Amino acid sequence: MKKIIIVIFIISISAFPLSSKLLINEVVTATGSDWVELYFQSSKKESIDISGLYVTMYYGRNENLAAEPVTLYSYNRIETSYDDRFAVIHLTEPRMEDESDEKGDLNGNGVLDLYCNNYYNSLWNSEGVVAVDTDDDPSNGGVIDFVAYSNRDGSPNKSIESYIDYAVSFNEWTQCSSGNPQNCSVDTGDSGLKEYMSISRVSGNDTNSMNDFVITNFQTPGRENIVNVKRSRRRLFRCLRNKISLFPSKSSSLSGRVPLFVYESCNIKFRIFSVNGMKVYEEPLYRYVKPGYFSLKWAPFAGNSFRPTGLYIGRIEAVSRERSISDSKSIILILSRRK
Ligand SMILES: [Ca+2]
Ligand SMILES: [Ca+2]
Ligand SMILES: [Ca+2]
Ligand SMILES: [Ca+2]
Repeated sequence: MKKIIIVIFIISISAFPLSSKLLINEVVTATGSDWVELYFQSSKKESIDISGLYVTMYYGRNENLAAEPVTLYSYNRIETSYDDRFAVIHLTEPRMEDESDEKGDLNGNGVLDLYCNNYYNSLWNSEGVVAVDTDDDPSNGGVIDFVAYSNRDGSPNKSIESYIDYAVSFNEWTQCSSGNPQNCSVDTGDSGLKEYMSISRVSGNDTNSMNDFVITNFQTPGRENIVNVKRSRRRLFRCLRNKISLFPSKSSSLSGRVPLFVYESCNIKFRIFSVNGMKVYEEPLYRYVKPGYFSLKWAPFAGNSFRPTGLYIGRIEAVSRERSISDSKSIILILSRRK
């Protein structure tokens, strides 16, 4: 009887995978500098050092993520300015410095960025794979997560096909009953992704198949994916905050951020007026802003642009020439010397 109970116990452990998992959460393949977003998912509070791992398409030479420890957490910690659950791996920017645990958010963009000197042409926009692996070898296991994508042109690349076969053999991807692995890869459309698109995981799903992912028009590096957006057809953007208070601070760059969500590519003008209608500030035109999260900047306490405290009106105007529509919104900005 005791033996049976032990056997049942072992079976039930192996039937339920460990609750924590490092996942490939988002992939872009059509930019000048392709990137992959990792996400550490766990039902309990824990952390993982990812610096020794590879984010790789296996093709060509690829390197591990960082020389110094880089820790992801299963929760967002308040002591960091970025969301600790995510890291963004820039695959072909070797000259940039990794934002390791010691260095922090060096470029101040609110995202944990790592930079690799990987195969210079990654990621192909026609078809490919992305793996998180303990090394750069597809044949020896160690795969932590995997995704395959394809334009489904009917003639799979032999190298890519072999990487998929290995991932299938390690149960990290699904065997394709049709015999053509393209039919079980995330479908990126005839001409692949557009520059502003991404392959995005839907919530924390991981069934090791194309069903875990969708193609979206919104890139969200270092943040939750956006896979479904409700909006009216004539809106170009949305203000994420309608009232923003700004305080001078020695620790910050003295600038305020006005966060937006942009629905489709457009030009954006940002001007600031006093309450009696005088223009006090104007940003140069932001041209061809990509869909997704975007921040306007204002540095009211810096240098010559120092402004008296009080209430100001921020006016945001967006134009899409392609669709011949414009959109605008006003927000309230409160400047104060004291918190
Ligand atoms: Ca950063
Ligand atoms: Ca391996
Ligand atoms: Ca997986
Ligand atoms: Ca994301």
